[in-house]
Amino acid sequence: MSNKDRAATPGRNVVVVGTQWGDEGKGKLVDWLTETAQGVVRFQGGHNAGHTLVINGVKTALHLIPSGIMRAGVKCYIGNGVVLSVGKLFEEIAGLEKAGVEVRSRLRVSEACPLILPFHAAVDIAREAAKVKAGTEKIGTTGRGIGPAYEDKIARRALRVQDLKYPERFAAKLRELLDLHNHVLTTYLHSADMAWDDKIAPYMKDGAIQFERVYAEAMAQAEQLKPMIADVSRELNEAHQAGANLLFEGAQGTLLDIDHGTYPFVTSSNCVAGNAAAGAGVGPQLLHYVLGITKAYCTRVGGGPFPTELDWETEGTPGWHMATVGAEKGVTTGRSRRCGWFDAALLKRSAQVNGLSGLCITKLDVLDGLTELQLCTGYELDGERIDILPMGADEIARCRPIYETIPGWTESSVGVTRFEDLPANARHYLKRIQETTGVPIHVVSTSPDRDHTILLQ
Ligand code: 2SA
Ligand code: MG
Repeated sequence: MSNKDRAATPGRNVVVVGTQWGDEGKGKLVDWLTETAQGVVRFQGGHNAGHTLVINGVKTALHLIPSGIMRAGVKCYIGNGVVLSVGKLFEEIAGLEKAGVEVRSRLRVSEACPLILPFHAAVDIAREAAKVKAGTEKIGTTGRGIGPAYEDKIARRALRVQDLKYPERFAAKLRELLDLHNHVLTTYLHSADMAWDDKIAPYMKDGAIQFERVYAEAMAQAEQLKPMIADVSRELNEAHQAGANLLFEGAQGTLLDIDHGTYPFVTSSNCVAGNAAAGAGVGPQLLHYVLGITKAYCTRVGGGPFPTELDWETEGTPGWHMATVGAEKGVTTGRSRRCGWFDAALLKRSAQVNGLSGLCITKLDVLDGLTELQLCTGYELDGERIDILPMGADEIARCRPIYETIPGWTESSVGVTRFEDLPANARHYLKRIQETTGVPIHVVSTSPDRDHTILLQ
């Protein structure tokens, strides 16, 4: 992306997506790009996301609020494609306010967001436990109720932010939802041989989730939320017409996309760039540039196939190096992330389904000190050689990676801000990534810090 693309071109909008399994460093890049944006929009996912920002050495973790919130004056939008836990939103707002960040006057929440209610997380957790009990592989969800909330949306029975404005309608829909979820939850808990967990216990009476508490809590939250509820679609279109630069901030990653990912080991939303339009309420012609955030190696948290996965637990191995130097722990759940080599065949799939304009390579510095790197250029699948990631978990699990060996580097690349100053072998590695994925590298990140970023023309 040229400087011209990034800065000062009025009405030029950028979509930032993860090209692997999430945790590529999107938060840092969105924050960095926000220097030249007036609005940042979340368009899918919920508080399963975890975006870490480091500004002047201070770490902030965001789950629901767009990363643009760390820049004074930037407007932040939660689009209709996001499933919203109002309780979690206010927890996050409280944390930011404590750190001196003004949120309420800058945050707009779509009236069309489906709500995540307390029973969604309970269903999510109990269903995973039931899978384990039945001996089937669990998805490894974040347990935040994301799947059950999207299920309600698709089944056309969800409570939405808009419903909070009409208490009677809200009450009637909630009663219906509770009938269903009490039934579902009881079934899963029975299969899992599990008791009600601590989080849901306060809502329980006589073996069922009680209407009163869920309702009262939602109504109290509604009062606080009302000033932020907006017609986000209209506001974004008007901002665009007025010349604002908008940034669409993806969460999770392409291989977790409900359609294009390693199904069924995926999240329940479309994480690809195209959903920035549908999930925010703008037309696709407003998405001008798609930046694919790509870790210099691969990580995945949760279950499902991962062709280039390494042993990341044995001290001294390259996988262990990535896990420890890269501090690969989930920002939301604290789970260890699985680590492996860079996969160019996976990136090809990602480039295709997102229409990537350019790549941003992150965490290049984590590879400092590895003597040799492997880069996956294709797979052997059922005796045939293929050069792009196939569809769905079953075929992906049968892929045997084909590697190209690349020399590593011993010099430090931490904090480098000019391409010429990178170790020669690191530059060669980047060149091979560009050649094998077929996507130009436009940005390189050399530490979590906002300022440690290389912009390539
Ligand atoms: P869910 O909870 O239904 O969305 O889980 C389904 C799958 O999606 C994965 N997933 C994620 N993968 C990476 N990062 C995510 N956010 C957090 C982070 C995760 C964390 O930034 O580290 O802290 O554990 C995220 N959110 C969902 C999830 O692991 C399942 O594989
Ligand atoms: Mg993350």
